[in-house]
Amino acid sequence: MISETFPYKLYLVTDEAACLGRDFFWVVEEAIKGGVDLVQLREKDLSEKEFIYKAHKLQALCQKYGVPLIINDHAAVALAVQAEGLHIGQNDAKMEVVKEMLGQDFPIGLSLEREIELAYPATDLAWYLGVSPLFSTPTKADTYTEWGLEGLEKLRGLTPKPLVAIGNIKISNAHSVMQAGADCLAIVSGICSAPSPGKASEAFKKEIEKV
Ligand code: TZP
Ligand code: MG
Repeated sequence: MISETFPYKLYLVTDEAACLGRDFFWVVEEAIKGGVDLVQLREKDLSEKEFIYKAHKLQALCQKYGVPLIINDHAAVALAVQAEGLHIGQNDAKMEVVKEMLGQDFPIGLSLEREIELAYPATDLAWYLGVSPLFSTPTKADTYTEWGLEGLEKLRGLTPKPLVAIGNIKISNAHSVMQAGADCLAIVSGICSAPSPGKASEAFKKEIEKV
């Protein structure tokens, strides 16, 4: 089960394309063994049927290791596989609607792209805020301007919500992102495309624990 406080430090966000042809579930399992403590299924190129199939299989894998699974965008899938949480962006389903569907207590993570969004009612209802993108990244093209370390530091002073930084976070800059006030690092290519997803996860964890 999800923890009320936010003890998660290393968050794997999936992208099958970033796995470079290797088995998706192998990549995720290695990452979990390496220290990932939250997993988000985020796949933009799958049909609904394929996404649901993958979600079920991934939930079984996550449960084997006791790692919570978060579903990106698809509230109905989160419900179907009994995921521990849902992640939505500013342009996805509305917070009020997904809360209605999943229950008021269901954990919903929300991407924050601009400071003004802090004042939106949905932000208050979010379980954590995705600082998106921290740095611009080739993995996601349709992003707003990057927050940068200064933006993250500023946000840290403006909200007590857990801050999950995402966007071009590598082992080499992980420590500085934590120091700027992130509670958790969300990673796609830094883990999925690494020669060893397990070793990369271990290395991220080490940088995180340095703080
Ligand atoms: N949201 C903001 S940036 C991003 C998402 C899903 C992609 C991050 O990918 P990477 O490879 O860790 O830069
Ligand atoms: Mg989205």
